[in-house]
Amino acid sequence: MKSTLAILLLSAWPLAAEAQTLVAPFDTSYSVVNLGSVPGLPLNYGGLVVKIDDPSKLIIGGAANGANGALYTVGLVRDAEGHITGFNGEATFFAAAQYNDGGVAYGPGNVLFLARWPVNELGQLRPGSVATDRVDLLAPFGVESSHSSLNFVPVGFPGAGRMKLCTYIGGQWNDVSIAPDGLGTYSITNVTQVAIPRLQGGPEGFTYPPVNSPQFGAPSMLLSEYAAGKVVAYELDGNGDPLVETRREFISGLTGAEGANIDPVTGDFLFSTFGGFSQVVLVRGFTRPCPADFNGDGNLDPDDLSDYISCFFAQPPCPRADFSNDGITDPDDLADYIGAFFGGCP
Ligand SMILES: [Ca+2]
Ligand SMILES: [Ca+2]
Ligand SMILES: [Ca+2]
Repeated sequence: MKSTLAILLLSAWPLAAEAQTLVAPFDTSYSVVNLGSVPGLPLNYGGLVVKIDDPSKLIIGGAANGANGALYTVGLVRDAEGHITGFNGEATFFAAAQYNDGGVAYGPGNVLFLARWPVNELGQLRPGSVATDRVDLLAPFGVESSHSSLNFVPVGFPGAGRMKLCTYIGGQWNDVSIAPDGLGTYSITNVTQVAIPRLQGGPEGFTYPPVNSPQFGAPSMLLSEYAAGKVVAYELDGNGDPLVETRREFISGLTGAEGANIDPVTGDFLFSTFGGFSQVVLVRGFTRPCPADFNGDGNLDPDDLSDYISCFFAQPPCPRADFSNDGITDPDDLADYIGAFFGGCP
């Protein structure tokens, strides 16, 4: 009996450990940090996004896919370089968000847009709202049941500003046009099913890693594949849509990959997992969106300049004093940093 129990425990161990693996060649440039479960957040986890006006907080879906679904906020612990290292305190209720799923993303006017699964609806929350303000049925626009995620193509990418939306079972990819409805939210004016082969693996949250990140030679997106237990990368065409023939595995060995977004402070990739091991996972190694924001607090101010100068003149200089990343710390780095500081953030 004892040996049978031991075998059962051993065979269960890899699942409990959630053995996520960075796939080559990404393993040479990136590292995975499992932040664990969010204290007090009801299972299952939905999508997630760093709060746009307060990068010390994460917004994340709880009780995802159900009628009691809601968005919660939880404090983020960041290290001296701004990287998220853990959670501060318990999750607290942020807003009612029934049926929330893998897509939670800011759109124009800092409105939060929400994928609602399995009801195939799009939700919207105005800044400051504690409930979903507007809900649109998507079937009338030709969106197959059911919509699982959405995002907006960021500045600097082909198709910047466009809204994209995908479905879970069929992997249908759509381009969405919206217009202000006069109430602080947006009407859907058109949805176009993009004529590409379907996305595989049960697509969920997707996001756009900073351009010029290592191993990403072209503007790309990262997509959580729930059914496949993977995160994959696709290069983008001129409209910001994925080129299916460029699919590369980024992470494998996941259980229920769900939400996906980029930390605007550090460029780190954040994703959630749905199910018994509901967790938040972070991947480091992407290009920082604003390298001049040296202390990674989301603001560019004289503290950053003084922090860089302290780093540069420390004996020995701290590693990030090599601002040009050429392996040598010299006065060119100081000049480059000062140039970046006065150049501002993108
Ligand atoms: Ca989902
Ligand atoms: Ca700063
Ligand atoms: Ca250098």
